[in-house]
Amino acid sequence: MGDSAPQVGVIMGSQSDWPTMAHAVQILEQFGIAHEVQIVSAHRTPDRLVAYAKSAAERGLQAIIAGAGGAAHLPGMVAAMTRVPVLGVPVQSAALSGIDSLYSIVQMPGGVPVATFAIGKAGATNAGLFAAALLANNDSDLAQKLDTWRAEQTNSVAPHPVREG
Ligand code: RP5
Repeated sequence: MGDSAPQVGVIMGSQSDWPTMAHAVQILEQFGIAHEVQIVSAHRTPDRLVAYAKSAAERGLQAIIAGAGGAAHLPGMVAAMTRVPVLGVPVQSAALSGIDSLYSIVQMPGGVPVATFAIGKAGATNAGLFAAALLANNDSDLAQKLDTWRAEQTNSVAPHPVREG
């Protein structure tokens, strides 16, 4: 997470969200982006949520990646209280496989945007990459790293499948 002031906040509703949200954090670490990681629950720690959201802009956060599952109100409630862009990650829930999380996060009323990503690992990974892309608009070193990462990903795709079995 480093000593410099965090540029990106990663928050999640519960410890149980960590295995998913770790994929966003891994991307931020890979790109050397200063970040912070906290548990902030819309339902269990509402005062913590208010304090976090209301201080986000003045603390210099440029994006907030918020992951939650089930009745996933965290990203929307944070977005209601800050102009800092909120990237919502629907965590795969046990009961409804994350469809509940997705619908809770994506169906925001007009005027309170949350950028919503895919359910689970892919969504968390892409939220990390999206935050990197946002920051890269004003950071040429980071832009170069992102271009290199994307080129390596492209080069890693084999032209033909390995025929197994
Ligand atoms: C949400 O409820 C959390 O984001 C989590 O995905 C879900 C279940 O939380 P736990 O009961 O595992 O703490 O608030």
